[in-house]
Amino acid sequence: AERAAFIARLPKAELHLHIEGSLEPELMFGLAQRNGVAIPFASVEEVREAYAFSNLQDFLDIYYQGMRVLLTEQDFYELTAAYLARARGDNVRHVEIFFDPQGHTERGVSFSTVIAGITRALDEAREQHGLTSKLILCFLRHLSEADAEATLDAALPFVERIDGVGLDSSEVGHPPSKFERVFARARSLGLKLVAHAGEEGPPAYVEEALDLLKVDRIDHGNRSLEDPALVRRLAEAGVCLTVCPLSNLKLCVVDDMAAHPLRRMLEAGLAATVNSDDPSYFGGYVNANYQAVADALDLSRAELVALARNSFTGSFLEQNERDRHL
Ligand code: ES4
Ligand code: ZN
Repeated sequence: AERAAFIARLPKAELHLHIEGSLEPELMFGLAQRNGVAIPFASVEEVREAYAFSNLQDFLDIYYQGMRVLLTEQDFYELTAAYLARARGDNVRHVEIFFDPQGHTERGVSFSTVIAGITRALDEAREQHGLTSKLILCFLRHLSEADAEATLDAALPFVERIDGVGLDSSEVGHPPSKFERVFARARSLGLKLVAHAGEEGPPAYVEEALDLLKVDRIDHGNRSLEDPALVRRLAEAGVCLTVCPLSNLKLCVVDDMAAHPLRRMLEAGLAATVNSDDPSYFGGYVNANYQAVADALDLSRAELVALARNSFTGSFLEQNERDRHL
């Protein structure tokens, strides 16, 4: 309880959050009804019962189903506003939000609808509450690089509202090298770069993300620990890892929270952070993630402070804004 109060009071940034993964079952039902979209669940309870996954792909299949209820600008606004309210409740001061445009454009929802709804909520949170944000467009790695290129083309009219690009979805069999050209183009546009790597994929995918994509951060990165040379490199370069403890447990990336690599990451000098990934699907927002991993690993207050500091130093905030939080 004392630890919970300490975590709750810590100012934090969230750097790994898929906005579509914050769709709570209650909102999913409401939007399904409002939009006349059929969903394969009879109740909110049935939805929650379906959230038992044995790997990443199990989850992704349900995640892409769930987002089918999102059709209008107002839907994306309500989704994002609901997440930001939860983040604020956890004393999160800054958020860097991923979105998956290909999950929407392939259903006939336009890029402009998605971005207008999300940014309306982000702008409102900044004006009303001083909650700052960055927006990161993720390419779905199970689709082709040509599809990612077309998505970056579709983003060009909105590029002033987009801060970076990322790479998500099914990792194994879709290495970073598949997206080398589109990441180079994003870099030339001045965008920040991140990629999911080492969640289910091998340490070599983390190296590819660094060497071929030239990413600024690694999302997850857990399996980096299998390669001591890579760990030294990540520590020396100060590469931020956006770690997601409850996600790792629910997707069986770790067998048990007590076996979570976060303590080993900190001991190795890695710039690890704690994030919620897809909080509606994995059972908790930022504070619940800090709490679960701190309880399992018996993290000290100094370690919790270090994790929260890493979240600001690893953020894409401009230097002066970042320093306000430190
Ligand atoms: C994701 Cl946990 C995770 N991994 C890869 N892709 C994703 N998309 C949404 N959540
Ligand atoms: Zn993720």
